[in-house]
Order: sequence, then structure tokens, then C-alpha cells
Amino acid sequence: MSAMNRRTALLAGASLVATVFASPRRALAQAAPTGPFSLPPLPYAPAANEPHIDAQTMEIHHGRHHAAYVGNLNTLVKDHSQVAAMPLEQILAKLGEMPEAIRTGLRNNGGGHANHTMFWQVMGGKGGAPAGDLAAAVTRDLGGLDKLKADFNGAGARVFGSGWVFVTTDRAGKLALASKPNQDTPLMEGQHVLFGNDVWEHAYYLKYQNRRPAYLEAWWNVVDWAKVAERYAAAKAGSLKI
Ligand code: MN3
Repeated sequence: MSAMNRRTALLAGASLVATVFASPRRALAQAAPTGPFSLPPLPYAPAANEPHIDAQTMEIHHGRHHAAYVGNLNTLVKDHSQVAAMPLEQILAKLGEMPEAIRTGLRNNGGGHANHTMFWQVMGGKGGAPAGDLAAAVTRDLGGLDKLKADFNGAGARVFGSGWVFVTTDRAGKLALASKPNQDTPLMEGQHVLFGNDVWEHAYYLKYQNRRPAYLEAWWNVVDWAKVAERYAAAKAGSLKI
């Protein structure tokens, strides 16, 4: 083999190696769902909520569970251009008006997309306590932070099977506790979600197994109260969507 041919062969080999190693990522990108809905990136590293919520749970929860809701949602609206053009919060608020053939799918996957989009936003913090008018509202409407935690954890523990526990707010800033089965959300009743916690087993099983109350207790350590306060201000200003 001449020097030139040898060099060409080496380059071809290197190129083949590069293609083989690059292809899984390219295949994933090609397989990624396309459509009007997209998976928002995690706003922090998967390990940001350690030790309370492990990085692997965060990666699987965001990259597989939430991604699946988004992919399913895009598939559902593929042949329904009017639904595809609607903002998610309107689809959820008007579920009863959605085409019957995709209504249950929209409820489960649209709810799942909305719930998880909110969920990532309100975590990644260091816990502690709310401040300012949010703290005042927690005291006024929910009996203070300690009572809120006890009631919220109790409601989360009582969800049978899979579901969520939420604190909702209305435009006037009045707070209330709510729990929902599956991927239902108070958005389906025209309410605003201030924050919420996912009590599906996939949210905690790797680290906590069947100990859901321990997960509920630990979760408060990663709440980002500054982010919750931003959502509160947005809800009162009428600009909070999901
Ligand atoms: Mn989940």
C-alpha cells in the first residue's frame, strides 16, 4: 500500500468509527417526537436535588417519562390541526370540547406534560420558607408553613395509586390544597397551579421504594421558594400559563 493509499484507508477507518459512535445519538434525534409540543430542558443538573432526589431518578423521570408524554401528545394531535394550534393550558381547560377520539389521551398526556413542566420549575432549590406576600398568603389561607407541609404530605400519602398533590391559587392570590389522580391537574378546572409534587412511584421508587411519606417529607428540601414566588406573582398578574 502506498503512503497515500494507507493514509486514505486510515482516514476512511477513522470516519467509519466516528459514524458508528455518532449514530446512536443521531438515531435518537431522528426518533425524537416532532410536533407543536416539546420537552423543556431540566433547568438544573440532574444531581441538583441530591441527596433528597437522586440524579438517576431525575434523568429517567425527565428524559423518559416526561418525554413520553410529550411524544404521545404530538402523536395525538397529528391529525387534529385545530387542537395542535391551541396552547396546552387551553386544551386542558376545555377537555370536554376536544375530539372524543383523543380526549382521554389529551387528558393523560397533556396533563402529564403540564404537571411535569411545572414540577421541574419549582425544584432545584434549597427548601427553607417562602417570603413576602407568599408567606403571608400561606399563613392566611393554609395555616402557616408547618401546617401546609403536614396537610400537603397527608394528602400526598392518601393518593391511592398514582397522582399529584398541589397548591392552587386564584387570580386574587387565594391559596388552596388539592390532590388529583393520574395526570389530572387543577388546570382542568380552570385553576392555577402554584406548585405541586408528583407521587407516582416513578418519582421516588429508586431511592425510597415504598416509603412515599419519607419522599414527601424530603421533597420540601429541594423546593425553590423564589421560583414559587415568581409563579405566585405571575398568577396574580394573569400571566401564569402552566
Ligand atoms: Mn412523573
